[in-house]
Formats: sequence, C-alpha cells, structure tokens
Amino acid sequence: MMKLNFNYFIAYLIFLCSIVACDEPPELPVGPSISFNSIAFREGSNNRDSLILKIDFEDGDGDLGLDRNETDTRFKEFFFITDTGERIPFYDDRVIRFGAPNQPPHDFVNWISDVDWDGDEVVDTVRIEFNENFYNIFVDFFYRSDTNGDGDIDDDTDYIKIDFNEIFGGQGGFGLNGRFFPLNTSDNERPLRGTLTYKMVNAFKLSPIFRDNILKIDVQIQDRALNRSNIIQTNDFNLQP
Ligand SMILES: [Ca+2]
Ligand SMILES: [Ca+2]
Ligand SMILES: [Ca+2]
Ligand SMILES: [Ca+2]
Repeated sequence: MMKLNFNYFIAYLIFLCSIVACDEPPELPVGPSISFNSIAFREGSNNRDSLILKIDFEDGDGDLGLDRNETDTRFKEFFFITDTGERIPFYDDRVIRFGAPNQPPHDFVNWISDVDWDGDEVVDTVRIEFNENFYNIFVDFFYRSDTNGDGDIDDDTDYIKIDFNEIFGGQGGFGLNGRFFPLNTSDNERPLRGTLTYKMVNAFKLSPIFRDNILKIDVQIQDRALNRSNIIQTNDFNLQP
C-alpha cells in the first residue's frame, strides 16, 4: 500500500544501451536534449507483450538517472501535506489526517492508507501529494482520431491524448512515466551521449483497447538538476505484432 503509482498494471522496465561519454571538451548545454530513434511493439508469450521506445540523448554534464535507492528527498515518490499546506518529505504530527475539513475525497492520489505512521499500532490515512520528480522520463500517449471532423485523420491535430486513469477505472495514478538509472558511471561530471531504451512490458493491457488504432507518444526526460529536455514525438505506430 506504500506505492502510490499503479504502474504494475502496465509494468515497465528500462534498459540502457550504447552510452558514449564524449571525449571532446564539453560544449553541450547542461540540460538534456533528446531525439526520436524508434518505437516497436512486440508480442510476447504469456501476455508479456512489450512496447520498446528508443530515444537518443545528450547532456552536457551527464547528470542523468535516478538510483533505485535514491536518498535525495527531491526524488521521493510523494510528499506529506501539513495543516499549513507545506510539502514535507517525512511524516510528522502536522500531517493532515483523513477526516479533516476541506480535504479531497479518499483516493489513491491524495491519501495514503493502511500504514501506521505515528507508531501507535493503528493504521492511519494521511494526506500526500505525488512528486512528479520521482520520474525522469515522461510519456504521453495519443491515438489518432478525426478531431476536426473533416472525415479523415490526416491532420496534425487529429490526435487525442489517452487518459489512462479513465481507462483503468477513474482512479488517479495510472500512467507510463518511469525512471531510468544513472547513466554516468564515472565519479566526475562529463558530457554524455547515447541511446536510451525504454521497454514497457505488459503494454498488452493497451493492445485489446487500442489494437485497431494508430498511436503516437510524446516523450520528455529530466536530469538531476530538474532540467527538462525538449519534448519529442514518436512516429505513428500500432499495437500489431
Ligand atoms: Ca544535465
Ligand atoms: Ca497510527
Ligand atoms: Ca481530420
Ligand atoms: Ca484532413
């Protein structure tokens, strides 16, 4: 119940390949920049289908990636909300409890339940807020549809963003944003350039729904200084093997 996000519905893994540390003097900007490489849907056995996104990246100081055991509180999955509206990384007795006035209804986005935060051996429901910086790769899915009503789907605007929360039952917290691990294996800052492979396993959950659609993804990454890259778009693709 500690987990806020429900990515297990569409579990993902991220793999990494071909990182190149640049030998030339660093002339790249310190913020990351990315470009589209490829996107492919693969039908697997045991319903383990996957969607494999590759993007090329570069970053002038190489501060890309979040560790599995990240201790920096900037990258915590969520913050607690206090009675004065402050966002704090660790629980204390100022944190709003369920039942307080003027709070959102109970859901998995604004509240965390079934954990004994104050140590009295009774589980608590307390107010939280998801931290978007928990992720460092952000993806939005779109499907092609005749949004301007001219009878075809050949226009730049003929895409509709897919709302995973609606598809998966109206609760918030679904999505395919993810995190990749630190890419710079040296102790020193250095420019990095390479290809990131983001493998979304069990994307089969989407294929029954969108099997007949043309899809596209918007992608953005973020470095440890919270610099966001440009947003890129994939080619159109479908979920047919
Ligand atoms: Ca950087
Ligand atoms: Ca308690
Ligand atoms: Ca159209
Ligand atoms: Ca048209």
